Amino acid sequence: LSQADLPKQPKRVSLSTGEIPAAQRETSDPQPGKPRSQIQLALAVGLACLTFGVLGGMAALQARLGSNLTIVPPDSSSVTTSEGRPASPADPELSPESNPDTLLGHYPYAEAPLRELVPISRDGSVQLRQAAAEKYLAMAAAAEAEGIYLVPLSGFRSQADQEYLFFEIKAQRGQDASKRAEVSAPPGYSEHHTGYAIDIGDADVPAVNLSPDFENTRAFQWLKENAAFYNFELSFPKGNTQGVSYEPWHWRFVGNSDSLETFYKARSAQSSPNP
Ligand code: DAL
Ligand code: ZN
Repeated sequence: LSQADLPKQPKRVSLSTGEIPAAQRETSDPQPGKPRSQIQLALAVGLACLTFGVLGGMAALQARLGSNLTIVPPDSSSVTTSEGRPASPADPELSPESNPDTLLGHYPYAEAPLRELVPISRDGSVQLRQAAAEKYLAMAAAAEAEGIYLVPLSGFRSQADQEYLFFEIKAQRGQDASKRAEVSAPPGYSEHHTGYAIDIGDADVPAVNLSPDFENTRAFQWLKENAAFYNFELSFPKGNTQGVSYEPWHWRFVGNSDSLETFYKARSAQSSPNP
């Protein structure tokens, strides 16, 4: 960008005379050919009209304001949201238990379109959706500049992947569905389907991969302080309302409208309540 690219004068935006063409703004000079007294008379009549108009307008305005200044007692019918809509039980975020769309505390998610996935690991096996992939790689590079090596462990997962992880591992461990759901989402309900969620490890401490002890690594401490600058947030903090175990390694991207809607619309009622 050079000086020549900049506009020479700032563009004027005016809501008063600036919008009126100059030829129509010449009102102060008497028009040639008319006697001075006639002009003075016309001016006096005009001034009187203007005064009455202004006074009348002020009276009307005062009457309107006055009628609106009635104090309304704060009962439930007068409570409004910040957008001015009346508050209703549907407005607050529904808890996972009362949200009819959740399953064992997990919200439903559609699979990302495969064409939108981009590899973020050396062997290409870990993939995220384009916008999240770009920010993840930038975040990993920034961490690396400080001597911290983030490792992408798991990104996009299909429903079939999640089917294996939920049912096969549940059977191997002899767990019931509720127990399994504390650490794994049922197929169709994993943030990993979206292509916006990623499990991250610390290259220096692989032993704590996918373990709560990951929180003691330098990688986690770095992520806690810096992930938000790349629009990543922790999905399952300690004591989360979903009842999912603490997962310090699992981060989701909330950095564009699609990802924001994906995660936050899932948290409100999606089906209309029964009458
Ligand atoms: N571990 C998280 C809850 C998942 O399976 O998506
Ligand atoms: Zn995960």
